[in-house]
Amino acid sequence: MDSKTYKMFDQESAADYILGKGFFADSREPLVSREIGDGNMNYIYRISCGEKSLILKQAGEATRLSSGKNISRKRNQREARAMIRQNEIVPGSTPKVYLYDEVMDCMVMEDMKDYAVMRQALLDGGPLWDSFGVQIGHILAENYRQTSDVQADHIRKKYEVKEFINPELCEISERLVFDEPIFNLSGSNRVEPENNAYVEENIYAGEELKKEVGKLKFQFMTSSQSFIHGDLHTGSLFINEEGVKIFDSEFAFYGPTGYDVGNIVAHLLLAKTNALLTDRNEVVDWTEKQIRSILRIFTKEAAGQKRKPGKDAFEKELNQWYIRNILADSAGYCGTEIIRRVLGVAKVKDVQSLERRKRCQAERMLLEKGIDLVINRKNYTEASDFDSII
Ligand code: SR1
Ligand code: MG
Repeated sequence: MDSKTYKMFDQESAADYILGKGFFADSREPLVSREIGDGNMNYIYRISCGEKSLILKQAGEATRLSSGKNISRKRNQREARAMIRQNEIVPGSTPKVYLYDEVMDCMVMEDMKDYAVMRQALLDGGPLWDSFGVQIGHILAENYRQTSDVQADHIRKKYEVKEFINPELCEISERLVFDEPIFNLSGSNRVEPENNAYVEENIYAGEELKKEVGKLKFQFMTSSQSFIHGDLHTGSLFINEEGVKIFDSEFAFYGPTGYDVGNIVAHLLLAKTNALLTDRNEVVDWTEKQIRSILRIFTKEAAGQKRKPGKDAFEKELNQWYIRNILADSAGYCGTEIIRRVLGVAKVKDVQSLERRKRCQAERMLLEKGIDLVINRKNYTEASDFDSII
């Protein structure tokens, strides 16, 4: 394949590309190539050679979700950089990137085939590893500690804000997380008919909610607090007994720390709601426990900054103030994420796979929770404040 001009791969050309780049050079077995992507955005090929395998990810011009919508293919380059940065912050927290190709807008990375995607694992009932919450809480705390102004080198940080600026992908979130769900601008919002009146009254006519979502959007657009993944849901996490790996980092940028914290809590609440309505008590208990662990570990470890001599007491107090605000932001972004995953276009299996009557119930329970979290987010400033919504 001519590798000087961009062309979209198919299964065969993906395998040719991998061979052309020198992967599996010593192997005699034939390559097997399969497109395995089921996300909204990209094309994912697993190329195997006997027991060995790797992943080739390519960004297309259009998203898979809506063919009319083009997003810069450079997102693949940003994603590769974000994964490399994430692995610097917490080694092993994301799959290894072996190669990025700026002509083909693709990258080659470690295949996590022995891991399960978290959302499906939770819908299947497990396996449930108790280390999950502790590990995610630790990664979130390290991202904050190492890349926010509380500890990072302020000059390096500003260059990184510039390096990771991600206009097109942030615009998707600004629209799909903050605008569409509460204004229904494109008319694509959907809930079960029994919930339409509730949505009209409490969301489209919910003046306080709209104002608060607007503030959260403004903060999302203007705060470069720390390096964040930007789309940290259970479909962006691999898990097995060895631990957690974060992937799909194309939305990464320097944004509000609470956006990542709130997103993962939102998706655990979505998983919990599914488990509750399908009488899977083990999963209900597990999700509750993990949310508590994430918030507790994040709060504790994020507060453990190295402080400058002579400014100890001052910096400790300042950081505590900072963390209380991050928790309130987390509650707000948890709320916006829940609302958009129930009402907006990017729906999730946790709700959609339920039978209609239960889906109706789930939508209502979740929307009520989401609205409360957005409007009353200032009441959530400590990990234990979240007990009421868990
Ligand atoms: C067009 S992309 C829709 C959603 O999928 C991604 O994972 C993001 O969550 C985005 O909002
Ligand atoms: Mg994604």
